Amino acid sequence: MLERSLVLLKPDCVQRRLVGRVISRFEEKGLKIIAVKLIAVTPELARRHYAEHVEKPFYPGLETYITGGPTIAMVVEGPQAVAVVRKMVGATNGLEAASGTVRGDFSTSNQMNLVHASDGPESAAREIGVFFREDELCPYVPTIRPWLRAPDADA
Ligand code: 3AN
Repeated sequence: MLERSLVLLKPDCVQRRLVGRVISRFEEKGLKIIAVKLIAVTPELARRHYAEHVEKPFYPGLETYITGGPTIAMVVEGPQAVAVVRKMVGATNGLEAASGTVRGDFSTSNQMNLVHASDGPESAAREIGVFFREDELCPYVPTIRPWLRAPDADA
């Protein structure tokens, strides 16, 4: 099933110059980036994106962190993209995330865990709407498609 996930390369990822390496992982897996932009997340945008966390004790620190530098927002598309991307990103806490995942390989923090990835198709749709207008998405069929998956699999 073809899905979309909102992926944020958060300010620590940008500041640590890990953007290229993280994006490469998604490209190498065969996922498609169908939208991307560099943005300064405002407190208002942070509250919309992290609506479920606004009341949590760690939220003020989370807002300071996500508004503390540029973030790259992307829409990643592929078969079962939500679960696939979450698996590639790893557990929330970098200290617990498995080796081979982005957080497991590059983060030792619960908060500064480099990447956000949607946790379900419904939250993906909501979060993509927070960061992108519909006309900013650029879906396409990659010319390498015949070498990525069998003909009867999802595009
Ligand atoms: P995930 O990003 O793995 O889906 P969430 O949605 O539970 O994790 O948390 C959203 C973000 O809030 C995390 N990516 C992390 O930056 C931050 N966060 C989560 N839990 C904590 C915590 N206990 N202390 C500080 N920051 C946290």
